[in-house]
Amino acid sequence: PAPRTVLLTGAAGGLGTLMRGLLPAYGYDLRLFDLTPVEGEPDAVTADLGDKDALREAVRGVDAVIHLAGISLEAPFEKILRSNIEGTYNLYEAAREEGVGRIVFASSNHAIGYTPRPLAGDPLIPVDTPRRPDTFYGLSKSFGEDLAQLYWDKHGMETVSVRIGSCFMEPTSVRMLSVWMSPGDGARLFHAALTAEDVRHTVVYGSSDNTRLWWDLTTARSLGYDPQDDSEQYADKLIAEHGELDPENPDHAHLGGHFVTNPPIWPY
Ligand code: NAI
Ligand code: 15L
Repeated sequence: PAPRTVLLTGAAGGLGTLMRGLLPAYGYDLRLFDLTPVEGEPDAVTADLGDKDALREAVRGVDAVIHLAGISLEAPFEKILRSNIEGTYNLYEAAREEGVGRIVFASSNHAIGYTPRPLAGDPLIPVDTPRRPDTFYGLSKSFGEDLAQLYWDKHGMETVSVRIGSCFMEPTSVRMLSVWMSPGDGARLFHAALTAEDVRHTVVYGSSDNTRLWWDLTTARSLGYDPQDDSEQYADKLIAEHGELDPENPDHAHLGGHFVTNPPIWPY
């Protein structure tokens, strides 16, 4: 049966807030979890991913988890270790102990951030491209994907690892014309990842059907994802403002953009 009760970790964050707004229309009953209280949601669980008891209670009885909680930018290794590496392990262990069969993991393009971005005429980047994290943050997403594979192979727990590009209301840079995922497409993709059959551990890219796409959405589409948006409507304005990407500029030469040279540091 299709999952109905879904735990959304990271529910207070940017993406969590967008998904809290959009996913209930697909019929999900969301349970919310975050270190930060979720505004207007008194039933949300306010706890750290380090709190194993709270996690175990939060996953009890859910059909699936969308795991967004964690540090979402570069940070000192110790902080990444605690929230993203140990935190994701704690979540998987709690899910295993409670018999939750499916996790949708918010991976990131920064797990492969050092991959040269394709230039005109180059093939799109496939999902099985070697991982090349661009930060400790990207390294933690690479770990999460390996953890997901281990829990499939050893415990039969399924994961869709979504290497999200940039999911915000609108693209705000020329790079985002290639990697943007509209919130609506984000919800479509999470819904597909929750409902597709026999996903085992599947890695997909998370973006809209952008004209300037850098990576291959075939695997995402194989889950039933049918993106409806394209960032191209924002191209003229963004290019007039910032100019085209310069392949000689290291910030523009890789999938990870400026994370390879000058990553934005968490917290701001
Ligand atoms: P965000 O930083 O706005 O939200 C993350 C949330 O996780 C925050 O509400 C924070 O309180 C919570 N959190 C952090 N550490 C925690 C801990 N130890 N225990 C419990 N909660 C904790 O980030 P955003 O943009 O909403 O991203 C959500 C997820 O998606 C993150 O895992 C991020 O790495 C991933 N992602 C997001 C992208 C985007 O475009 N928004 C792109 C690629 C990946
Ligand atoms: C990410 O992984 C970050 O969480 C998000 O804030 C954006 O910076 C995004 O990648 C991106 O690459 O634009």
